[in-house]
Amino acid sequence: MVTRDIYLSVVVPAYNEADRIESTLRRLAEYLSQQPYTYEIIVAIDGAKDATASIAQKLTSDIQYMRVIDRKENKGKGYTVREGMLAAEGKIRLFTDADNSTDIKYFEDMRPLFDKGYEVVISSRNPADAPGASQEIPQALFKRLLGMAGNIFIQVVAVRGIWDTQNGFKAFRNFAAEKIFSQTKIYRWGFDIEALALARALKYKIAIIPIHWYNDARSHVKFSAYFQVLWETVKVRWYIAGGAYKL
Ligand SMILES: Nc1nc2c(ncn2[C@@H]2O[C@H](COP(=O)(O)OP(=O)(O)O)[C@@H](O)[C@H]2O)c(=O)[nH]1
Ligand SMILES: [Mg+2]
Repeated sequence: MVTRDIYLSVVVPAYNEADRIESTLRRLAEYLSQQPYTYEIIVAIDGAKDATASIAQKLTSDIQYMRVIDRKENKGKGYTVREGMLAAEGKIRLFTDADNSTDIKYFEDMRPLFDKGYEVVISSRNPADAPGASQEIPQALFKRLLGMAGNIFIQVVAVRGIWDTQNGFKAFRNFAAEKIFSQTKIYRWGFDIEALALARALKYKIAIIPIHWYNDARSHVKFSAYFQVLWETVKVRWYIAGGAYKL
């Protein structure tokens, strides 16, 4: 079998996304098929109880270079992204949400940063990270709280200097993706913080691009997730201090 040299892998974690997954995958395919580079799309199903898996599976006959990892048990976004990032074969590996909140066109702004030698390029909705960043519709109050008080806490405890650690559109060089995601231990919402803290500890250079974000109000994230993320942030600090990762 001739293996294809893949430049970009796009990993889409999906849990009960039957309403939104088809348009997101079609948009990815429409955009990527017009680019000058090779790509693959990996849909990582997180034990969805609705028709997400069958919808994605069916679309593989329409959409080229797409495959589905159909795990039946729900384990969390962190676990799911990890699975996708490790199954991916691209030189650059991007994860993006199934609701298409951050459009794939923003990858074009990430590309030159990888060429400049950054190993990790993330996106931010906060102008404190990157001038020009913005949000279309304000998020729910608890999320704005997480954005402010929570973020200061996250910065003090785990990742200094990044105001938006949570946006679901982050890309990694293949070796960085492997080094980071082969060791992540946080399987739910705090995984972004763990991935960034690990990137820092591994001395990877992190760039941040500004995005304009369209909030899809239909969210899976419950209020309890706010506290869970803060607790997981403490765990990340604890793991790093205790030498739990190979650096
Ligand atoms: N809720 C939830 N979402 C998950 C899970 N695993 C993966 N995801 C995916 O994580 C992404 C973010 O979810 P979303 O509801 O858009 O979160 P929000 O935009 O931060 O409110 C989507 O692609 C979900 O399908 C899980 O266990 N629960
Ligand atoms: Mg969302």
